[in-house]
Amino acid sequence: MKNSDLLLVIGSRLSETVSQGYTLIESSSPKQPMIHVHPDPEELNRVYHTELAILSALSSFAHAVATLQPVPSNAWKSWTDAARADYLAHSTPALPHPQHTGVDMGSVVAHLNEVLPDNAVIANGAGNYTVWVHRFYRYRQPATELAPTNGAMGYGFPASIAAKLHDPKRTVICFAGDGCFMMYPQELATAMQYNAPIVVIVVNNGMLATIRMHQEREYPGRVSATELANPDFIALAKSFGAHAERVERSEDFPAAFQRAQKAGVAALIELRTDPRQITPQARLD
Ligand SMILES: Cc1ncc(C[n+]2csc(CCOP(=O)(O)OP(=O)(O)O)c2C)c(N)n1
Ligand SMILES: [Mg+2]
Repeated sequence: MKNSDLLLVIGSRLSETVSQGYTLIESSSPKQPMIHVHPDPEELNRVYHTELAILSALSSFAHAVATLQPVPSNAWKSWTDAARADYLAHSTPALPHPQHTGVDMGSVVAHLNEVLPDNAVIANGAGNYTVWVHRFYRYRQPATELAPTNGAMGYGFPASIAAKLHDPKRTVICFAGDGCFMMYPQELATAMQYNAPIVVIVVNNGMLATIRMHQEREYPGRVSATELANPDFIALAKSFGAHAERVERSEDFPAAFQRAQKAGVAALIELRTDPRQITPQARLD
């Protein structure tokens, strides 16, 4: 993006994460001209001054653009092919780190890529566990992601129940961190009472990893209030009448997921992950 001479931004808000903390593109005036296509007028010219702001639904914009003839160019082709290869390498999970213990989130998401139908809904809250989901899961249709734009923990599980009740035929999966899930465990009662057979995958690393990451970066060695004393998630979920399983090794996830999907009631899968694996590419040690 830094090397481009024109930015055609289709549907993105270019928020903090996508813009790498507003470093990829200069705000408020990008150094290259920007054309911004977005369906929400509030987003246009809000953070970046654009050369051209296009208020449009993405499908109609895509249909309009499809009628244009691209100008053939070898330089353009090799540049975009390389960018595409970069994207594929970045969004395909690598084998687990040699020091990795417990369940590897990359292999969990890779498995879901294979077994979930195209219209499955994936919900999440906030936390570093979402990095694996958003980086490695291939969303294949519109309206398949339920996530908080404002980064609120505690969003995913209630959202997943609502999605299932709204559209009972669709598969609905929620990813929640242990910190995230502890904001709303009582919603298991709602899922049971209203018969919402979702699968909630609790990524248990025993901490608020996002905050720990900031602590390690800004004040190395000064860990404060980011460790969690969790309940027994399996006993907790079973007390509501839900199906519940703990998974401690990546290779056990596919069978556990299949059982959870067949349970016919709300199901919780607790993944024991390596607390030192703070992101897909960074370890605390
Ligand atoms: C309601 C709310 N409170 C606090 C935060 C700040 N916050 C962002 S991520 C995070 C930790 C999340 O922990 P967990 O769910 O266990 O996920 P992990 O980072 O460990 O994968 C916190 C406290 C937030 N985003 N939302
Ligand atoms: Mg956690």
